[in-house]
Formats: sequence, C-alpha cells, structure tokens
Amino acid sequence: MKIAIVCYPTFGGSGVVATELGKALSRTKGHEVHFVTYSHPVRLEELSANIHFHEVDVPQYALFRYQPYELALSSKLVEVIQKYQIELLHVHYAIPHAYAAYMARKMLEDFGMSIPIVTTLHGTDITLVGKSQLYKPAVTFSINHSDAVTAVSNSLKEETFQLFNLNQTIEVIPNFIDIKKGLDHQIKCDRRMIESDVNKKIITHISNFRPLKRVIDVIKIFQKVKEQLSVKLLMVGDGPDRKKAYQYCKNRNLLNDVMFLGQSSEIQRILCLSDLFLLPSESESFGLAALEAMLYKVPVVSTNVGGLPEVNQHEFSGLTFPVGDIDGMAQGALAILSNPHNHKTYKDQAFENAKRFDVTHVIKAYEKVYQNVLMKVHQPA
Ligand code: GMT
Repeated sequence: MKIAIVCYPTFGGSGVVATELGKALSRTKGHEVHFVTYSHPVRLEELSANIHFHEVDVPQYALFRYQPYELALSSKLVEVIQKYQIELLHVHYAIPHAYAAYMARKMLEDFGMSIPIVTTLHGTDITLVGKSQLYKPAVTFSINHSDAVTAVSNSLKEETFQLFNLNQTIEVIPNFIDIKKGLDHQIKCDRRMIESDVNKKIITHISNFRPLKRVIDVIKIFQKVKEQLSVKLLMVGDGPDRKKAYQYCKNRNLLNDVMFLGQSSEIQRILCLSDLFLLPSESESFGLAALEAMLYKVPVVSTNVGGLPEVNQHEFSGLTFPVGDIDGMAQGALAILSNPHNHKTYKDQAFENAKRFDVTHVIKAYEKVYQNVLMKVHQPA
C-alpha cells in the first residue's frame, strides 16, 4: 500500500507515534510510506526505498501576518499524492491536518482521484485546542468528513463524543511500543554517566513542559521523596514551564540533585537507568512517555486522569493518584523505591504491562482500518 502520513515532526507524542507507525508499516509490512510535514520528523532516522519525506515549505510573505500552513500542506499533499500514486492519507492530530487533508481530497476530485482519509485523534487536538470555539466548527467538520477516525484511548473517544457533535464512529487504537527494544541488551545503560552513588535512586520525568504537565508537582514530589531516600531527578524535555521549573530548583538549592537534560534523542539510554517515572499531568489522553518508561522496566507514578489508567495499571505497573495529590504520589514513589522486593515486582510488572501495547497488535489494527476505508471509497456507488 502507498500511504502518506501527515504529522507534527517534533518531540511530541503524536509525532513520535506517527513516525514509529510509518517506520513499522514499511519495515515489517513492506508498505511505501511518505511523510509530509514541515521538517524532518525527529524519530525518522532511517530513510529507505520505502520511506520518503516531503517537506512543506511556507515562505515568509510580508503581506501575510500569519503564514497559511494549511494551504501549503494541502497543496503539497495534492502534489505528492499525484506524483507517487498514494492510495491513502493518514493524518495525526486533527488540527490542522484533518482539515488540510479534506481540502486536498476535494482538489484531487478535479483530477478524478479519490483519496481516503484516516484521522487519528491524539489528545489536545480535542481536549484543549480543538474544543475552543475558535476551531470547533472546523474540527467537527474534518472529523465528520474523514473516512475513518481513530483515538488513542477509550477516554479520548468518550471525550470527543461529549465535546463534538459527530455523525461518525471512532475506533480506539492505542499507542504502542516495540517490545523487542526493551529486550535489547545492546543498549549502553551506564548509570555512572548520571550518578556515581549506586545507592541513589533515579527518578525521571519526560514531557514537553507545558502547564498541563504540572512540572512543579514533579519537583515537589521529588522533594518529599528526598526527605526520606537518597534520590536524583532527571527532567527531560523542553517547553514553556522549563525555566520556571529550573528557577524553582535553583531557589531551593536543588540543582545538585536535579538535572535538566533538555530534549533528548537518547530516551532509551535515560529510561534504562531510571528507577521510577513521574507523570503528574492534569490531562493526558494516553501518556506515551509512561508507556515508553514501562518498556524499560520503569514503574510509573502518575495521576489517574484521561487515558492514564488505561496505560498505567494501578498497583501493577505503578500507582495512580488524583491530580495535585503530591503527598500521595510521594508516598507511592517511596513505597515502590524503598523496598527492593517491591521495586523488582513493579519493574517486572511494568514490562509485563507494556507487552499489551506491542506494535505488532497495533499495526494489524491500522491495516484493517486502511483496508476498510479503501474498500469503502472504491466500491461502486
Ligand atoms: O499534548 C501533548 O502533550 C502533545 C500531544 C502530542 O501531539 O504529542 O500529546 C498527546 O498525544 C500523545 C500521543 O498520542 C499522548 O500520549 C498524550 O497523552 C497526548 N497529550 C495529552 O493528552 C495532554
């Protein structure tokens, strides 16, 4: 199958999922995958005969206060779909991708082509940005006019139906990991790179440091754990609240034990040496970072909002608490970390839980969706 994938190329979860999906579709199933976005996706290290990248260029033009990315994207899609005879368009994150996909499909109709659109909803495209009245009519329209819609969790599916007036079905296909990566003993997992004291426990947080990630809660939880246990905190990623978090640590003399690592392409090497993962978000449709932690046997202490309980099984892969329950999350972290037997059990269970989300199941589910829409679009009227 020839598939075009539209996504954000940055470190965000939706871009990671889209890129890993495209790679797996091409590597394991021989599909030809074309990524169409504004820069090279961060996780797309392998270009091969079956994987292509097409850059959407939006030149600055003085007349425009806002550069029209959707227009450039839909025009690029028309060009790529015609040139490479693409059979299906899979867009990740509704805004503005599903809208640009619809425009591309309409333009292609003039050339006698029908291109089916699969839209995958990821989270804030619905729960934060999408529900705003500024975008709601366009998001509703693009979801209703997609040929198939998927959501990454049951919670996101339910929320989408609550927030939008839809005449559409939504299939849940969860995010995924490649379980083989967790079994790869070749990863250079050097704890001393981060900490020379072997008894010090390493707690990790990875996110885009947006307000909804509550990064100050991460530090407060860490402070409480540190009162009773020797611990270090790794803050990985970048975003609007990073400076605030750094300043918070600096003002409290915490910087000896809190490391800000910025955006990293070495997530594997960071997670494999971590003892616990913290994700105290106030909203999370899935929590891909938590699932990636479990792949490397890292138990997760998180909130219980949105899709997180579907990913982090309470008292199995980790523990879940209400948003803002800093004391509860600190006590939970201590309960896991201070007892070696407990810690080992949680580590093993975290990995066991990750197996449910192996890429092999997910690829099959997406292929089924693709086959269904192709049949639907090409069947005689
Ligand atoms: O909102 C973000 O944090 C970014 C967004 C994205 O586009 O990367 O993340 C959303 O999609 C991820 C991949 O499906 C999910 O794992 C995240 O839970 C989701 N974020 C939120 O719902 C806040």
